[in-house]
Amino acid sequence: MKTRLSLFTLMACLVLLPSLVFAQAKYKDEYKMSVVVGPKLPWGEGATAFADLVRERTDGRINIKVYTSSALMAGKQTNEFLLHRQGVADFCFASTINWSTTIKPLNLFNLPFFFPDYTALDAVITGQPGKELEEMLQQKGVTVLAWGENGFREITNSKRSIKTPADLEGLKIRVVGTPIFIETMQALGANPVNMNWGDAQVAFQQGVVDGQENPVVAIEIPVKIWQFHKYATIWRYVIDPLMLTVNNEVMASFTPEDQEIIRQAAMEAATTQRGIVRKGLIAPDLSALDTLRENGMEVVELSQADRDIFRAKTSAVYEKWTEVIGADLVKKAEAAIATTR
Ligand code: X2X
Repeated sequence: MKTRLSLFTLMACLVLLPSLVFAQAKYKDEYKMSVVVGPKLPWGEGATAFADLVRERTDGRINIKVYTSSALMAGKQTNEFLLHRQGVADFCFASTINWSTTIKPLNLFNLPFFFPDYTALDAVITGQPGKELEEMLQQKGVTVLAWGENGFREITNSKRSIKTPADLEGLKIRVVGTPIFIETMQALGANPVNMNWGDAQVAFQQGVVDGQENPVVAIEIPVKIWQFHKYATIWRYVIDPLMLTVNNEVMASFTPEDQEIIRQAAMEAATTQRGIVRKGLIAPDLSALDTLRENGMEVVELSQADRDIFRAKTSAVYEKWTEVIGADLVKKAEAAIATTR
């Protein structure tokens, strides 16, 4: 009896094994998702929300593990796109800034003082320019599932209130290792230093730099920037959208039903995340700025006329990078913004 049972088991295994191996080869036990910041920030939470939705709705067939704090790229955030394309990261919730060193047209969002407000940004992303950027990434091996947001990047520092470009003179400002940021800060008279996000947080603590620029709700409030910097200027100098993406080959390995689940989950998670990081930053609800003030910061809000002075100072950067990005794409973005005025 014992022998017959094990013989039966053996035969059953021989019949079933190929299909098991096939199923396993098709879907991995774990898919890796890359995020530059920590798990407790809205950006990290958005990635987790996406992973949870996909796991639930696929009954665990697709198990995405979120690697926060740039863990998949040993801290080097500007390497993220290349690692994603190679499949080191299957999914990303990524900032356009970090990919713009590799994908030059993404510098569209880094053009100094280009996007006046969120309406303008939405028009560009949902319009022709956004579509063209998605197509370009698709051709380079990556599918954009949805757009989230880090936000407009606002400057903070420990030395003085910034109201005009002259106030920036000589201030040591941490920026991401992306050329256009260095050039913009130099054009404004500041002394930019590039640093990865992980090192930057230590640098703020130790006072190695005088200031930094990041979005208020997505980054500055959660990291309690007031511990290091007393002065904030709301100048909206660049916008930082996030893209929720999947490697094309990974996407193609899923059934059409699972692909649909992934698309839907990405839209839901990114839309929620975008809502969270805009809250308190659009008049009349400017409660996020109150949070900075309640924590002892002096907050300056630049008028459009003030911004124009900064914009004029950076016009050479704008012109140079328009060529790098592609004049045609910039023109289409200008046209999309003009429809919102
Ligand atoms: O490094 C930054 O400043 C951050 C976290 O905002 C980005 O990844 C662009």
